[in-house]
Amino acid sequence: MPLRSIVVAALITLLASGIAPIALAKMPTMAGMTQSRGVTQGVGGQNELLWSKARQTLTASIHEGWVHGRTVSFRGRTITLRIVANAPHHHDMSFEAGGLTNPTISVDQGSQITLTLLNMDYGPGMAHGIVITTKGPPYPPFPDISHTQTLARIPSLAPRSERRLTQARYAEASVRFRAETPGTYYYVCPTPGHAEDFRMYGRFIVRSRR
Ligand SMILES: [Cu+2]
Repeated sequence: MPLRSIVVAALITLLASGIAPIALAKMPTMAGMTQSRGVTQGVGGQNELLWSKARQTLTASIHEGWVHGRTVSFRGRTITLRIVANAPHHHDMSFEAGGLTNPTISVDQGSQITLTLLNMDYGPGMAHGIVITTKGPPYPPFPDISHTQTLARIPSLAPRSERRLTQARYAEASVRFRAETPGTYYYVCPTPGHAEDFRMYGRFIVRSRR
């Protein structure tokens, strides 16, 4: 790991509690939470999942969509898109969908999309979020992508609570948006250093209906 990455990782560790919208260890005591079948629903639509539910999201993310080459395509007016940060057996610091690492994701213009992000990563600084933006790479160490055209945003989610997959609790959040304007966008991790140093991003294509 290059020195700059180590410094960034250390900074992230210091900032982690501030970056992550939820702190898993504190979640059971948060007000307004409900528990059902392995999912603890938090305020702001962020959920804490047991392994049984996290595994369902992981499996769905692998099998949904049509994989061709390095692209996962989704068809239809209503799309459920599940992206996993750091799925097991993939590169560190990456997104997975369709069983691919940082694939190009393609949707139809006008489609209503429910995007879910599940963070399966573990360790200090391993908070991951997602922003779909017109701003392409290269990205600066602290990506300021809030001023560019943003289709959707899920703030960085805390890493899983335990090293063991089956024992851990996982942070997951969803956002709904409509893909109105055709073109090339990028889904990017907003956690400092992740896009720049680890290329934690991929292309997001909105196909024209014509
Ligand atoms: Cu990240």
